[in-house]
Amino acid sequence: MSKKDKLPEWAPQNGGEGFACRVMEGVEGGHDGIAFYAGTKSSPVSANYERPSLSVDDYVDGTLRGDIAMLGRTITLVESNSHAHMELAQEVLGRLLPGTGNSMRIGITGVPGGGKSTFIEALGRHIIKQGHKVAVLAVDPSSSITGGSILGDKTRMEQLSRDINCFIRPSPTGGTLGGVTRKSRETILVCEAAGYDVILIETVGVGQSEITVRSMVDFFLLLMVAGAGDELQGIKRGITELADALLINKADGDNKTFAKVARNEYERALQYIQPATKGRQTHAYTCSAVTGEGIDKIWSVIEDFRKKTTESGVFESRRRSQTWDWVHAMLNEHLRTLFLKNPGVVDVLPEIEKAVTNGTMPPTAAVNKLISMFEGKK
Ligand SMILES: Nc1nc2c(ncn2[C@@H]2O[C@H](COP(=O)(O)OP(=O)(O)OP(=O)(O)O)[C@@H](O)[C@H]2O)c(=O)[nH]1
Ligand SMILES: [Mg+2]
Repeated sequence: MSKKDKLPEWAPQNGGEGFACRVMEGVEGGHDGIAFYAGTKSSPVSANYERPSLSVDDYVDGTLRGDIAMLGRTITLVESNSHAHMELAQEVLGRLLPGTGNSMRIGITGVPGGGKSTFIEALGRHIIKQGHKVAVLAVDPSSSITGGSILGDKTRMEQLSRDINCFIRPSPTGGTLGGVTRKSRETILVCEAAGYDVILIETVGVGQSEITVRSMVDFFLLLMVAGAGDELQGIKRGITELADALLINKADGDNKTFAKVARNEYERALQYIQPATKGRQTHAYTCSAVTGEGIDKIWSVIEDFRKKTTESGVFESRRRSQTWDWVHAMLNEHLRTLFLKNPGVVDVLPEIEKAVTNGTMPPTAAVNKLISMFEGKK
């Protein structure tokens, strides 16, 4: 059976009628991500079916209307690596910009299997009950090979993914972390323009991606489990310093007592750690994503955080500096690419690498030589 005949498991198997699944596939398929299988009754699925290309107005109006399918298409447009799409995407983003920013951006990290997805399901449902619209995104640079992990998580977010007020998007396939970062940041903006006022971003608890997610959210939550060896060794101090709250999950059944003990230990340790947000002491809490105990408490902590940081001006100033840092990060990446593609640099790079690694050229001399090649000097 060809790929075009076989619909993904989650795609509507009835030609798109009542297409309500809000877990959107990544850039696979057409550039808009909504490929062959997204037909409707009046426009049935066909191997030859081609979606008409959309104008800037179509993308902007559809997104602002909160149309789920159009939201998915706009995100896929901003995720595209093609030059033509990038120009169109920037025009669309420029038009959407006035409708962005009005949300609480929350990052969630933690050890693999710690319960992040289950927690997002529980928190998301709690928040929606309070009248919010929730977008769930994932940042996982490693999934550029496997194609995104959050789809596999659908079982953990089963009820949430069916909720009309929730939109779930897997990690973009972006190659480099820089690529994933740009796409995720722009996706946040698109979701905000579509009326989602709480953005939950799950990231894997290893490596560089925490720092990246910290740089795009207002509130950063570190989810942990008790009993995973020495409580204070379990997680790197650096990550603890990025967090606005530590949450010990799986505080249920026999584990409840351990979770409380762990919470107290972390609480003591936090006294000695520089808070992630100016003027806010970081605290530790417990919850169970399965029973729901403690979910309301952590949401009230987040709401209080927003209120207080808005009053003090920290909320706004962090957003402003995040945006400017983003410009710098993109510039860095751009310049680096330009540099490494420069023919003069490409010519001498292997011999310079050899000279540095075998100890015949000092690193500073190597850099000076490379820069002069880049500048066209010999
Ligand atoms: N008892 C208990 N089990 C939980 C709780 N939260 C999650 N789990 C279980 O822990 C396992 C992992 O949960 P996930 O939500 O997939 O964890 P994750 O952190 O998203 O995992 P990765 O995305 O793979 O890093 C699942 O079997 C969950 O059912 C909880 O509060 N209590
Ligand atoms: Mg997960």
